[in-house]
Amino acid sequence: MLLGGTTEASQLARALAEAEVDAVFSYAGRTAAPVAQPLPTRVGGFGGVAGLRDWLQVQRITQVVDATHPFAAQMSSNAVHACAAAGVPLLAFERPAWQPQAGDRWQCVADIDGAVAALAPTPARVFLAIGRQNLLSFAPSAQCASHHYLLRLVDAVADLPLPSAQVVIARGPFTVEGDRALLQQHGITHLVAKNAGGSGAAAKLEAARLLGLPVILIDRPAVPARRMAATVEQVMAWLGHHGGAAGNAERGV
Ligand code: 3Y8
Ligand code: NAP
Repeated sequence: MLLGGTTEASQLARALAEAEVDAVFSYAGRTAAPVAQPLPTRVGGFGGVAGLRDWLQVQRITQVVDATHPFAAQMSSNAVHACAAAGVPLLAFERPAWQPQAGDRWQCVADIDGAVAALAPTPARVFLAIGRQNLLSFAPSAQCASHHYLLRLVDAVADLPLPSAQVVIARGPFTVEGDRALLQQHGITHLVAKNAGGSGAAAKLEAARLLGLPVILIDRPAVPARRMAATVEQVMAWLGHHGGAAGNAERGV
């Protein structure tokens, strides 16, 4: 079973389909119309650790690959505990964190609250590229009421908790040219982003570097230790060792 929801998960799904591995792709159901996958797909939570453990046993899953986003910490933690309880091998497929390069003006903070605190009280035009789930943390406090926010969301939302905000609806992957134009068009003075890593959302950081804009970058939350892979090839090799990719496993991934 492949826990998905990232560019890398989609790349792995294509490799699994091409290798005719018996696999199932899993989305949380966070977005209205997630990208279709070349594998049988299930959508929605499992019901915590116990729900996932039971599901793995009923579905006779022989391996789990966690290719969720580094900020999907609850899912990753649940996968560690459920796989241990079910005796199912687990591998995390995670892209490395972004590293600063020459010209970057990054301020790294530990979490969302650290990002709110890092925004100076002087009025700013902020590209808040963290999605929808954490917007409430930026809701009007004394200092942030003076900021104007540009939000990029996957789906439109009815009532935004921010007094001065403009929304762009887009799913990504994004391009440097597109993000640079977006930042210039909206007169952005600051970026706030999660250290997602990977290629799908790195464009905004490169655009910020080209424009000399400061970036408040939120570090990844901690997840329990688990076996890791950084490439599709490493995942396929691991599956092969466990029989999954050879197609001779009872159930597969
Ligand atoms: C539902 C699947 C692909 C996958 C695209 C990647 C790239 C764009 C980085 C910005 C940052 C953000 C957000 C983002 C990234 C990729 C990748 C990645 C950031 C989809 C997807 C699902 C989600 C969930 C969604 C969250 C939101 C976060 C937008 C599909 C498109 C901001 C995270 O409305 C909501 O509730 C949205 C929720 C979790 C963060 C948040 O807290 O709001 N992703 N993103 C997955 C599911 O249901 O299981 O809809 O097709 C996947 C992608 N998101 O097709 O190439 O890194 O792989 N997604 C962040 O990193 O800050 C966008 O705009 O620059
Ligand atoms: P999360 O907070 O770690 O997980 C919350 C709950 O959502 C989980 O306990 C689980 O519910 C369910 N869930 C999460 N991912 C799932 C999946 N792939 N399949 C089935 N259920 C899942 O997760 P999140 O941060 O909201 O992320 C949700 C999805 O969006 C994931 O697929 C992730 O890869 C993708 N995504 C997230 C971000 C981000 O910034 N967080 C960015 C890009 C993509 P139960 O406990 O009921 O099993």
